[in-house]
Amino acid sequence: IDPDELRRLAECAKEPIRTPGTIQGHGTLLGIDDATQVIVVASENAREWLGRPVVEIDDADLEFAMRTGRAIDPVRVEWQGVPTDAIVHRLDGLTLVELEPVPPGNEYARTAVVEAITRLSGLTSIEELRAEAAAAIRRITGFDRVMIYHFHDDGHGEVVADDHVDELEPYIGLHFPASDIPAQARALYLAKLGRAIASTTDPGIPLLSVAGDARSIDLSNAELRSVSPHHLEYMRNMGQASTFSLSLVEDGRLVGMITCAHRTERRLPVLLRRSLEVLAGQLAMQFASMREITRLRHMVEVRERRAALLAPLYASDDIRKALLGGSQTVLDLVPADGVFVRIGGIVRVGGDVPPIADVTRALELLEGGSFVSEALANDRPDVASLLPDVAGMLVVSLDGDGDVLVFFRGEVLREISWLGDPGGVDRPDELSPRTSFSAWQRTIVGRSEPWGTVVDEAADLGSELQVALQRRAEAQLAELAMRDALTGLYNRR
Ligand code: BLA
Repeated sequence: IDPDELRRLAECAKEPIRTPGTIQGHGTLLGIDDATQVIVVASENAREWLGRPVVEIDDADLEFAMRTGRAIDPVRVEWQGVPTDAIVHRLDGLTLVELEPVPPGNEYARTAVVEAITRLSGLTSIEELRAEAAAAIRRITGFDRVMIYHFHDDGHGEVVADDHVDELEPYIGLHFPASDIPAQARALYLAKLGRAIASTTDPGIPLLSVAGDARSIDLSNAELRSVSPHHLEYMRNMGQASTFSLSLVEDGRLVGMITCAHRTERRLPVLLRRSLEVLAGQLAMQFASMREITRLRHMVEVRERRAALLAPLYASDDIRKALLGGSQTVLDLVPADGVFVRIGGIVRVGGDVPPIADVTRALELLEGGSFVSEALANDRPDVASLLPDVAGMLVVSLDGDGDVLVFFRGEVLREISWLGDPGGVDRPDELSPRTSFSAWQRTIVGRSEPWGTVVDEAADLGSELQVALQRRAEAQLAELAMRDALTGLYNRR
């Protein structure tokens, strides 16, 4: 990561998005002291609600919700003829009540959510599930665009599904930098699964508090938490007036998000948002189980291949030849361009392998032990200078005596399309969200195909091979001893 990017990240990470001291202007927030039942926090626009006890709103459910501090569903109240949802949660001796006027339409889309869950749960391909889910959510919400992001291990995101109105340009397949959704925002999305941003022109409404600084009130679980000005600018640059995002959580990790975006302002009622959170939970579970099934299938296949490779070794005179010459070779088990096998000081190679002397010297530089790299010139320039055609190298050490398997992979050029330039070329001011959102092509050089799960598979092969070699040596010793004994007997006769 370059220093500018780090500074941007640091700046974004410091932003107090949990405690902005303001809420979004389409609603109202009241904070009631649990001990005294007195309102001690209120958004500036709460005047109309104040001056009367809140229980006068005359709704037993709301009273219950406030008494228990628990309300899974919002409570519907009428205020001056406007249907309003009251959402209640507890925070450090306070009961926070948020009031959201119910937006027209969409109320009964919850039925459509149930239908979508039922239909989507029957799909078995991950690509199909992503595309169908995005389309279903767009039909239900009426937003201009629904995208599914998948977060890669380094935190950067990729748009893996994109359903949108015809006149918008497609974003599918585009990558974006990790800093576009900063770490503390991701932490919030892990705890609260839905995030609605109603307006990119809303400056927010200050909270007033008689119980200390309003900027100490944690709005992490509040529906109305106001939005970072950085992110609002980002959204405006993207042509978005409203968004609604859902978290995809797997094993306690935020593995992706579903974002609905609209070019004009659009809000969804709380109950519909809650139903969509359930849908997102169902999708995350399906994605997880699909990945798990793929992983298990692959594992079984690798085991079968390993057994097929190792079985003939016991009967073979030349174990190195057996590893490279049978119907299964080590390269079937560990996909690579070439392999170098050294057992008992004797070397055999298969596929594309650098000169044996150079590999031997490279192994000396690596000083034994196992090693893996998919960008050798970057990770070990000294080793790379000996092996100029190698980008990926995987060394599996079999014992302390130099028995070793070494796999090589050449460079694979990868084109990655970024949404905006990841390197900051079009972002001269490193703290402001970028303004260019056209696709940038970046070619990745000097890297091999990632090794991924192959690293563990090669290590397993190494340990099983060691066991096989050991047994073979023992069998040979036993055979020798037997032969000696027989010879002894014969000579004595
Ligand atoms: C949040 N950034 C987000 C969110 C998304 C993105 C989806 C969740 C909130 C939402 O639904 O809008 C990013 N939006 C994208 C991307 C696409 C998109 C990648 O439509 C692609 C198509 N962001 C920056 C910089 C900062 C920043 C420089 O680029 C900080 C200085 C901040 N992004 C930022 C913050 C949030 C955020 C603070 C949290 C908003 C919140 O929930 O309060």
